[in-house]
Formats: sequence, C-alpha cells, structure tokens
Amino acid sequence: RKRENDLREALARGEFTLAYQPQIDAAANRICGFEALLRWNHPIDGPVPPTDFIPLAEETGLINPIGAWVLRQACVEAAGWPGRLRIAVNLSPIQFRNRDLVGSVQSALRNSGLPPERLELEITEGVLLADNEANLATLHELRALGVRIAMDDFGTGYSSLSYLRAFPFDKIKIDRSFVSQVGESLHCTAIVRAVTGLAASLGIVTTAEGVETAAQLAHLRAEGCNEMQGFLFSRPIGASQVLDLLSRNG
Ligand code: G
Ligand code: G
Ligand code: MN
Ligand code: NA
Repeated sequence: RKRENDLREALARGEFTLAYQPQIDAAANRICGFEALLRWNHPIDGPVPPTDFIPLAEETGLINPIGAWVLRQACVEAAGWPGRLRIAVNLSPIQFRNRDLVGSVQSALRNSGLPPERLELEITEGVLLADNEANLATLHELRALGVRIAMDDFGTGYSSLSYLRAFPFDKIKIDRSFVSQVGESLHCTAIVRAVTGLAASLGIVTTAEGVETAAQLAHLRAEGCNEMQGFLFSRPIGASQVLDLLSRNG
C-alpha cells in the first residue's frame, strides 16, 4: 500500500515532528510538564492524523523505529527546557514486544542528558492485558531506570483496577470521556470522584485529560485531581512555541 511505503520513508525524510501539550499543576496553577504528541507532515497529503498512521505503524512494526525517534527527540527537546519540567511520551503496546525498548529509553536519556525522573512513559491497558509477565518485567526494568510510569486513558479498559494491583503506577490519566461530562453526568462525576479518591489513597498522581471548560476545571479541582491537560489551557504546540511559552511564564 502506498501509505505504508510513505510511512517507511517518513523517518529518513524528516517528516515527523513532535507537538507538546502542557500539563498544569492544579494546586500551583503552573505548567509542570508536557505530553509529546507525534505529528506526520506528508509531503503531498499534508498532516496525517495520528489515529490514521499509528495503527499502520503498529501493524507494520514501524512503530519501533518511529517510537525510538520519538523518545530521542522528546528527551533532547525537554533537556533544553528550564526548570524541572517533565516530558510524557506515549508507548504503544507493540513497542513492548521489542527487546530494544529498555535500551531505547536508556540511550535517549544518555544522549540527551535528561534526568530520568523528568521522563514519564504513558502506557495503555494493552500492555498489561492477559497477565503479560514479560511486559510486567519490562515495566519494572523501565522503572528501575528512574523514569515515571503513567497509565493512560484510565477507565476505558476492561479491568483497569487489576492493573493497579499488578504494577505501582506513578500517575493515572483520567480519560477524556469521563472528564468531558464531569459535573453534568452524575455517573461521570461519581467515577471521577472514585478514581481520584482511589489514586490518592494509593499515592498515585491523577491527571485529567481533555479539560475544555472552566466548569470542568472547577469540578476536577473540587475532586482533588492533581493535574490538568486540555484545550482550556492549550492545544498541542510546536517545540519553538514551547520555548516562547516557558520564557513568558517563567
Ligand atoms: O493529539 P492526538 O491527535 O495527537 O493523539 C491521537 C492519539 O495518538 C492518542 O491516542 C495518542 O496517545 C496517540 N499518540 C500520539 N503520539 C504518539 C506517539 O508518539 N506514540 C504512540 N504510540 N501514540 C501516540
Ligand atoms: O490518547 P492520548 O491521551 O495520548 O491522546 C491525547 C489526544 O487528545 C490528542 O489527540 C490530543 O490532541 C487530544 N486532546 C488533548 N486535549 C484535548 C481536549 O481538551 N479536547 C479534545 N477533544 N481532545 C484533546
Ligand atoms: Mn497520552
Ligand atoms: Na489518553
């Protein structure tokens, strides 16, 4: 398929960039980190949405070299940011089948000089599905490097609670589908309350994803959610805009 061949060439042709979306510490009301989001600018078709090309990259195994590039690039860019801002990088479950994952993370840290505690790896439930012992071992190896591990899209899987027993996550990202209706749907509000309460009692930080309105923010604050991410604060922005933003916000 044409798109597949294009994707194969995209890395070498330098068609990928990273966009960064700020994460805000709710108590301090300050940016505490950014999530790196992959962008592909196709030379003819223009920007291709990640929801289109990431599944293709996963099917073809191209997600491994692409994911290694994302780790390197995100760490290099974050190492140039002032202060102790964190950088969150999404990992595909497919990357866990690759024996080089831990090495890729290690070399991204070494080459960039980024302190490991400033790197956060976001994983989805697919990684721990079916009591995957090898993946669990990999998670522990990653943790041993000193990086942080976040559970992404929390609440959308089949047995998210069993994952919390299987691995001591540093952070839970409450899925946008709950956040979008917090304060409007009694069910969503109750779920957000339960997740933030559970996380707090386990010593796990919570981040709300997809915060779009001041009303959502107020409800999430009231429920004790620690960090906010969403269009209310900022869309994902380019690396140079990140530097502008940080120089303005001190
Ligand atoms: O902002 P956005 O449209 O970029 O993200 C769409 C989806 O693509 C999200 O589910 C996000 O987690 C995923 N995604 C974005 N960047 C990466 C990446 O570098 N690696 C992986 N595996 N997924 C990513
Ligand atoms: O799956 P993951 O959470 O990694 O992907 C983040 C995705 O959510 C990206 O596509 C990003 O652009 C998108 N996103 C970030 N903030 C918002 C928001 O406030 N509203 C909506 N609808 N999407 C958002
Ligand atoms: Mn994510
Ligand atoms: Na998510």
